[in-house]
Amino acid sequence: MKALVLDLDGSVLPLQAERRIALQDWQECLRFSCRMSDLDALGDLLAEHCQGPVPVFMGSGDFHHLGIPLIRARRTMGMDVVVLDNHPDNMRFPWGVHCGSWVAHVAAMPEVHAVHVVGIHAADVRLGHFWEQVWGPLYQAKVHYWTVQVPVEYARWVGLSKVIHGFDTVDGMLEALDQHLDAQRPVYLSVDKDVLNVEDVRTNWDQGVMRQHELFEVLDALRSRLIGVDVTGEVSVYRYQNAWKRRLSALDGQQAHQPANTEELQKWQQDQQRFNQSFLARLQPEADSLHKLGR
Ligand SMILES: [Mn+2]
Repeated sequence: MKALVLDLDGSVLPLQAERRIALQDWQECLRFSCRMSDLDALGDLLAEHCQGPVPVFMGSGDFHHLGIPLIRARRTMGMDVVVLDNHPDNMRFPWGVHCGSWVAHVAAMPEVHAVHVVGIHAADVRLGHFWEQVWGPLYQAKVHYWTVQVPVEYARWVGLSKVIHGFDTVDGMLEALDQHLDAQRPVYLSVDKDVLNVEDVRTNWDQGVMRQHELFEVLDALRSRLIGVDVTGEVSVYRYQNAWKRRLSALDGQQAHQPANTEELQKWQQDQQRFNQSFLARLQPEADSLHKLGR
């Protein structure tokens, strides 16, 4: 099965077997944030390309909200959505949809049993940022946070100890997640590579502590019930024409995570390319062994 590359920012280097859709004209409109009607329009455009569980690469994590139309296209009653991400992506954002606020929209889909955001290490889930979260889906247990090495003891005092889970190690977190998930439910998996340790890949966001082999273990555990997969977290540099978006992304501290120069950008993208190839091989082990046999 060929991967589908939504080429919005030129960051996804060629994959072994891919189909690529040129979407550079959409970058200014969609990157970082957009209106829900823009995502609807993109969903219409992609409808014919998104049949079956084809893995979709969307570029920088600044496009993570594009998961909304992709998940909508694969809606299955009772599905779980597993999001690997260093951030909860469930923040309040009153001006449309944004790459850190898309999870609440997915949790609102009647077909979705729950969204599990796994691998959160960022400060966003600390007590001081609790007011920034969308509370409704947390209190309805439609969204769970699986955090690692962040103080989340406050969850008990706000009545959310069943949905804000805290762990000392990634291993402990993944084991508890495995026990929690119902193996009968179909799963849509959305991977933002900012969940990974900077030793493995570099993204243009602050990153978490999960290692590549741990991420691949998640893939192994879910593979047989996956109904869709998307991947973000490539690295690309972009200057918004829109001053408002420029300001909002600066407020999120994005400048701190840019490559120093073009050589560094290329190196980071090549490391990402290696990760993507290994990810695809792990996702479709049969296809990979056939490929090696020369078929
Ligand atoms: Mn994300």
